[in-house]
Amino acid sequence: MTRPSNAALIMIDIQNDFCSGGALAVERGEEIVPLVNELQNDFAVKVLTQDWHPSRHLSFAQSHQGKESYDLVGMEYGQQVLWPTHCVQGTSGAAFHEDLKTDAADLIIRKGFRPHIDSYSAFFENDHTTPTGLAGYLRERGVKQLHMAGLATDFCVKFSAIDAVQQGFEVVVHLDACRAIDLNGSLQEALDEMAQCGVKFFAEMTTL
Ligand code: VGL
Ligand code: ZN
Repeated sequence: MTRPSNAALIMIDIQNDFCSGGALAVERGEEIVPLVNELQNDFAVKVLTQDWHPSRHLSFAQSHQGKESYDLVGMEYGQQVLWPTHCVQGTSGAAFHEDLKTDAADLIIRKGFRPHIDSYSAFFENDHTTPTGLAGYLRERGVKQLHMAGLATDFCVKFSAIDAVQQGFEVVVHLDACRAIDLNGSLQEALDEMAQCGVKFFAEMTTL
């Protein structure tokens, strides 16, 4: 199905560290790759995002003495989950999954590169004020509708989708082309929050 020229596909963090064997593996993360490759054929505008952290990023448990992965800490901008070290700039973990088609993408937007602030959303850092520039790029290209796929449903996809709605875009999350971390029920919470914000879903939950 070819989509209208004002629709863009946003492919979120389909990187080795979020796939099986990766540092922050999302269960069955790599399963989405063939579907995402297929989806690309339908869209005139294609954007990849890439989680891209410096080696001692403040979102890493390793950067906090006495803390472990998945502990919560207070940051200047609010609560932050501490993650295993992942997607370090230039490492193979930060590279896109080798089967993901990347040549046809118009833009690769990197996020999480500021040492003291995490960035789940493709639009804003976790302080919800520092923009990545993606909204401006999409507006200048006349994009109105965003279709999202990628990893992880309950973190980067969720925050990207909600920010996008708030930025005035119509948003469809392709659940069959997403996989979740699901930390303490975070997947269901994310689905509820996205629905409440006006995010639309493609594919039923039951197909996951
Ligand atoms: C992500 C946790 C930390 C994601 C990125 O892509 O969902 N999650 N960094
Ligand atoms: Zn990250």
